Amino acid sequence: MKWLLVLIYACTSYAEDYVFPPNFQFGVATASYQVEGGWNASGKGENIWDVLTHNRPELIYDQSNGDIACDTYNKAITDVQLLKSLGVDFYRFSFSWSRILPVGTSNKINPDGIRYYNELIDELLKNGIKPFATMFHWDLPQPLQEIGGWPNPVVADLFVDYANVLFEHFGDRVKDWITFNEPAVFCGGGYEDGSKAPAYKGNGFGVYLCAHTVLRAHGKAYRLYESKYKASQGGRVGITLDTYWFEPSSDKPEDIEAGEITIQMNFGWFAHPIYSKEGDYPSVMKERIAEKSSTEGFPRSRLPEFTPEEIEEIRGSSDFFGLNHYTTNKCTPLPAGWGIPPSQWTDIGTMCYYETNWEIGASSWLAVVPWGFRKLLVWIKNEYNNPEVIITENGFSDKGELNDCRRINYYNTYLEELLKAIHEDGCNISGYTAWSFLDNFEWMRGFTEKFGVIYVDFDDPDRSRTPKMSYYVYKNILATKRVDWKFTPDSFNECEF
Ligand code: GBH
Repeated sequence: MKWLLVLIYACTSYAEDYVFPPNFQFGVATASYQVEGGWNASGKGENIWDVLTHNRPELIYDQSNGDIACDTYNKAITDVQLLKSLGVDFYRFSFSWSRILPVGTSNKINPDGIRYYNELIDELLKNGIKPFATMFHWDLPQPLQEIGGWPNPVVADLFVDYANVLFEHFGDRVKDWITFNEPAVFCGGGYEDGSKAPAYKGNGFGVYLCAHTVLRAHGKAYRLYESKYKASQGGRVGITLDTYWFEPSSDKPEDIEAGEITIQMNFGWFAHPIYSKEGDYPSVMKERIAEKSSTEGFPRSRLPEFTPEEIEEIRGSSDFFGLNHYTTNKCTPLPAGWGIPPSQWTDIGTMCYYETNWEIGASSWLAVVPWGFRKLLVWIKNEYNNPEVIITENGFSDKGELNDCRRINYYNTYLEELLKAIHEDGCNISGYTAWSFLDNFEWMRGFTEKFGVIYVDFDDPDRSRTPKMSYYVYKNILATKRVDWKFTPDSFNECEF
């Protein structure tokens, strides 16, 4: 009996036994508007989140705003000590465009913005932490919104001017760049469903124009770095895309097709132009929107077209694949007569939902489905020829408890799936980033949903920080390069998993 057990054990691979490869990089992430505060400090201009939260507080669940948030504008130096003790290889933060360029255009640079990020970057490097910088995490300067925001093609050029300022001032020390964070979310939220600033409701039109400008801006910023900075600065530039995993609701062909169409039109929308061999939008997306547009009486497709030069400029314009992933949905075709066309939703033509028995976080959209993470990683490997993937966000929301066992369970299970993707599926994954370093301003949900591994007391004028249990568990993962379900940090009670 004993030998049989040994044999079974030897033949079974356990995710617990896998370790992260020696060069695998770990980090934590934040975004400017969600943590900085200092909304009008020393020359900073207004952005679309300042304006939305001030003018339409009723849209924010707790009527809060990011005026002070975690006050990292004043606490960057002390926060670096919390990063250092956590043991991260890098810190992913984002630049506030209007702190650097108060009116959005590069003719006027705010010296205090340059000073603030110089101090943060220097302090990180002094403590052995690499700055991993996002150029745009949703906080567009308000004056650029007043000329139409991302649907205006000119904003692509203004973004490239801004990127040039960043490369010029910070590129001697920042070697890892992300142009955009989750364009599908800020284009969809900003110009289709109204769930993100500037909170317009659209009809399957502005959302595609926004995405088109963003893809052109990304391609141009990448080519600028390639031709003007790469040789001397030696860094790399990529983009961060997000997606759920979309699982077919059954193995019927129409459900399998529904899952595939959903990922192509939410994620392939940006990934295909950049990472596929052919470039351009996925053909299923071009065909569907052209066909719907025509039946709806439009003289041309609502999805804009790239020129051949643009297709070439954008194709291959990324040195890595930044991926944000949190959750999974099941998908089936949209029943006839559902939804009011034209809309992005009826263009996609599927209906996606959560299984009722899935565990849900404090965010109603965040179901814990670790196996979906692995399926997504394998899908990316097969679809885009196994690119180098860096997980730029992954995390779980609760109400802010310090004994955050549900967050620990989330990280452990998702990291185990990531380890299987590396060791069993051969996915080329080189880094992982926990969202988030700090509890912070969760967009329309205000301060009601907490993602941090560090608790922030928003009632304390000093915004005091207290590491949660997950901070120490993550620290242990970084130190040992493995997931250890039994690890319980000193002075915390053991979790029941
Ligand atoms: C990330 O987006 C963001 O990059 C980050 O700033 C944010 O704090 C973090 O997630 C946590 O939310 O309410 O049903 O309309 C993750 C992708 C896309 C997930 C929008 C939530 C809204 C679903 N998000 N989605 S719903």
